[in-house]
Amino acid sequence: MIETPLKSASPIGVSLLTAAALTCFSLVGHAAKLTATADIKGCTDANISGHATLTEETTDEGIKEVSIHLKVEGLSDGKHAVHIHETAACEPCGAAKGHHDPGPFGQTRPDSAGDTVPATDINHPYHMGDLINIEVKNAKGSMKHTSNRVTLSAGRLSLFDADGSSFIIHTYEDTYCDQESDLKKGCAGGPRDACGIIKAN
Ligand SMILES: [Cu+2]
Repeated sequence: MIETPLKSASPIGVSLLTAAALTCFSLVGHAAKLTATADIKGCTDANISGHATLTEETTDEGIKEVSIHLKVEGLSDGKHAVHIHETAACEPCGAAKGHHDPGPFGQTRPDSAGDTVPATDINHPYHMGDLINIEVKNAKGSMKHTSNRVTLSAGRLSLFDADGSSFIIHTYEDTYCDQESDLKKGCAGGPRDACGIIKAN
């Protein structure tokens, strides 16, 4: 193959090549983008509602990142824990089970609100589905977060495993408790206020 130095190519040739390369890149980027959504509903309070969008993109290094944008109305003002829980079920909200954490190490219930003795769970706040608090003011809250701990595409971290996944928004804030001495009841948000099953677009 004969190599042609770039500077000897005509300006039109260069711009055509550049346009072709950009078109090719954007098509590849577009094809790689997966999206999902979740409609958020109150567990018992019908005034709570919201919506989440999830977008997976692949970095130049091949790492999958999922950007999450969540908006909710009707929650009490203040911070509320948000996690992706391990099952696509919201009726009742407890059916979403523990935090999405495909393992092999996971205990998925750090605050064990219904138990007399808190569970031992030093994975928290590093379960694959652990996100950040949403802050609510005047009953409106919005949260953006990007995670490389979950994927929409198939694989070990996928939210679309055999039984799917759901968002849970809790009554209290997540204190990001991560030591056995920190794992007090409610440290990961306590009771469940809202839930939304994650559905692929
Ligand atoms: Cu949770």
